[in-house]
Amino acid sequence: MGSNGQKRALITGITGQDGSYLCELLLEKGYEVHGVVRRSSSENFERINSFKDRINLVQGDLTDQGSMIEAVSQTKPHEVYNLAAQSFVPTSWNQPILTGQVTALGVTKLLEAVRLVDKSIRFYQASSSEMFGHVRETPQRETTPFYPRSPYGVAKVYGHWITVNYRESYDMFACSGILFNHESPRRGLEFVTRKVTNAVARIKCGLQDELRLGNLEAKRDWGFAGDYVRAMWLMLQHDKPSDYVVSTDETHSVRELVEIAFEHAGLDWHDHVVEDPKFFRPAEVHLLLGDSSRARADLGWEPQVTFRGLVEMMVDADLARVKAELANQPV
Ligand code: NAP
Ligand code: G4F
Repeated sequence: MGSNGQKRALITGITGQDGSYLCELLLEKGYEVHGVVRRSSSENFERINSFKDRINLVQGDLTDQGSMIEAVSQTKPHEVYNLAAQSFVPTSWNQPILTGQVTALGVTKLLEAVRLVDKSIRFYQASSSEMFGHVRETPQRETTPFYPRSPYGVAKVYGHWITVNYRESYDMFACSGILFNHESPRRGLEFVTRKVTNAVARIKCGLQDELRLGNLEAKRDWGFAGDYVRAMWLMLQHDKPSDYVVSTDETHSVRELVEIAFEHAGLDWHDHVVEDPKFFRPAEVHLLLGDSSRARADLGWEPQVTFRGLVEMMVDADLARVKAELANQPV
C-alpha cells in the first residue's frame, strides 16, 4: 500500500479489450493505474480515451527486457497484470516467431523485471483456454492436460508454465488465469463474435449484404469481458497464489451466435452468411467448455452476463455506432 493507502497497478496490454475493462475496474476501486503502451506511428487509444487523463502511460514493449524493468521500477506497482500478447489465433500461423517472442518469452521478460525490481509484487498472467486445444476431457478444468493446436496456444502454454515456475522457484505471488473466450463491444473486429455483430449492424444499415465466415460448427464457452477482468483482480486479492479456470460453463456454436445476432436485428442469417474455406484454420479447436467451479468456490466469482445477453449487447452497440457514423457523414 502507498503511504496514502492507495494501491498501484501496472497493466500491459492496456489498449486492448481486457486492459481497458480492467483499468476501469481498478480506477473504480481507487487504484493508481499505470499502463504499458507500444510506440506506434499513430495512437491507438480508442478503448481508453474516456479515462486516459486518470491514468499514467509508460512506453514499452514486452519483447524489450530493459523497457519492462524500467516500467516496473518507475511505477512501483503492488500488482502487475500481464495482458499483452499477439492474441489473434490465425495470425499466429502467419507470424509464429513473433507470437512466440511476445506471447511466450515476453512473459519471462516481465516476470524477470518483477523478480529483479521487487519480488513481493503480485503478478497475473493471461493464460487461455486455447491451451486445451484438442481437448483431453470435457469440461476442461485446472487439471486437464494441455494440447495446444496453434502457435498461439503453444506460446500460451509456455507463458502459463513459466508463471507457475516463478511462483515455485522464487516464492512469488504469481497467478495464471485460464480464461475462456470473453467478448464485448470493445472486442477486436477480426474475432468471430465482433465480426458477426459488426456485419449485422452494417447489413441492417444497408452498408453490406454478405458475411463470409469459417467453421460454423466450432463451439466456444463465451462470456463477457467485464465479468472476466473481475476474476483477474480477485485472484490477486486472494491469500494464496494459484491458477484458475474462468468460464461460463456453457458452450455454444458459431452457428448459434450467428442465429441470435441476426434475429436480434430482425434479419434472416441464411440470406447473408456464406461459409468460406479461406477462414478455416490449419488445425481447429472444435469444442471448449469450462468448469469454473474452483474460481466460484475460492474467489466467490460468477459471471453476470448470459450468452444471449452478450450477443444482444454487442449487436446493439454496433448498431448504435454504425447509425451514429452514418448520421455524422457529410452529405
Ligand atoms: P487484445 O485486445 O488483442 O489486446 C492485446 C494487447 O496487447 C494490446 O493492448 C496490444 O497493444 C498489446 N500488445 C501486443 N503486442 C505487444 C508487445 N509486443 N508489447 C506490448 N504490448 C503488446 O487482447 P484481449 O482480448 O484484451 O486479451 C488480453 C489477454 O488475454 C491476451 O494476452 C490474450 O491472449 C489473453 N486472452 C484473451 C482471451 C479473450 O477471449 N479475449 C481469452 C484468454 C486469454 P496494441 O494496442 O499496441 O496492439
Ligand atoms: O473468435 P475467434 O477468432 O477466437 P479463438 O480462436 O477462440 O481465440 C480467442 O479466444 C481464446 C480463448 O480461448 C484467446 F486465447 C484468444 O486470444 C482469442 O481471444 O474464433 C472462435 C471460433 C474458432 O473456432 C474459429 O474457427 O470461431 C471460428 N470462426 C468461424 N468463422 C471464425 C470465423 N473465427 C474468426 N476469427 N473469423 C471467422 O470468420
